[in-house]
Amino acid sequence: MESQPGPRVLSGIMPTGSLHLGNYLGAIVHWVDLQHRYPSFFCVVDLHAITTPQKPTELHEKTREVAGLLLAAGIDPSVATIFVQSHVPAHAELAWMLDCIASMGRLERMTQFKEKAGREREAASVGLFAYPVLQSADILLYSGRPPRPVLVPVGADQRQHLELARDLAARFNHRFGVVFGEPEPVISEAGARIMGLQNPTKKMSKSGKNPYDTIRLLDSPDDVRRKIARAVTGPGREVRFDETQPGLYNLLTIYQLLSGESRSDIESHFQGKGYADLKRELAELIIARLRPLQERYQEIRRDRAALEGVLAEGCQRARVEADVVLQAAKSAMGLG
Ligand code: AQP
Repeated sequence: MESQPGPRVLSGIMPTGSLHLGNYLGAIVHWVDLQHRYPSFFCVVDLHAITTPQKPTELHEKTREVAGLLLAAGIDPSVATIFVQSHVPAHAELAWMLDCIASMGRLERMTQFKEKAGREREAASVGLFAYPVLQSADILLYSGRPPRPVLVPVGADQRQHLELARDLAARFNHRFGVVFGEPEPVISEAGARIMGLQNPTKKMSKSGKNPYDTIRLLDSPDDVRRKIARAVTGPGREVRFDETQPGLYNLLTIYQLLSGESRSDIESHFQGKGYADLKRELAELIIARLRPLQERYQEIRRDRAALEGVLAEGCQRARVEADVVLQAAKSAMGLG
């Protein structure tokens, strides 16, 4: 892998809850595509998960669930490296080094911290505050030697964190000599922000409180039908990509991404039909996409040893990559 020129790909996903259609359409489908074009590293970011309280046994189980779902969705461990973040100590070590060059003022402006800490700012963990720096370390460790750009396929919510990673890389390289390649966000136009079904002004999220807001990748067909039937659409009757109706717009975006059809074809298809028709067809589209994924997932989870084997091998490969870059960063900084 070291001899391959050109950019690499790195992205991660938190084992904080059940993966949903937003994670899938905003991130995972792009990972599946990119893995065939670039050396790719995908991690289950359990160190990010513990920035908010987690039950240890649930965290362990969710980590396997997320890894299993990534494999079921098409991440191929013979092509890409899939691993658990905490199994590769270089992530935490580089994060500390970057913590020491990141400024408090910059981190205080991070919107995700403000949203997640909310009114409990004083009680929020230091980890939650410093989370974007750990994310920068996750990315920069895979820029390779000599350093290459790292493509980071993420949803639009991560744009600000990616800017920080770019700035930290530039700051480090300027101060200590060039060690890191440049992170480049890969954010698709459609699907970068799948919204909640009940509250379409907020993104669909694992940690949302309302189960009807989110389609989980492991939802049963009946759950999918129920949730889509209840989804907020707004006033009016016409099925059109109308951004002033965020609920309807969101449903149509999901339809577009799953069907692969153009917006005008979709609007023509629904001409003369109503929201109920859209919801019925969309639910069946989602069910048809999730069914093979769920079947593969059940197979993967039946063979626990095989899943652990995939993660152990991914860990070995990731350690080799990350350690080379970590050592370069340490010696540039005068450590070690
Ligand atoms: N609603 C979304 N639309 C598009 N992309 C999304 N992503 C998350 N939600 C949406 C993308 O999924 C990847 C993994 O996200 P994550 O699990 O690491 O963290 P997150 O962004 O904080 O996701 P959640 O679901 O909102 O988790 P909680 O509720 O635990 O914070 C990322 O690329 C993200 O952009």
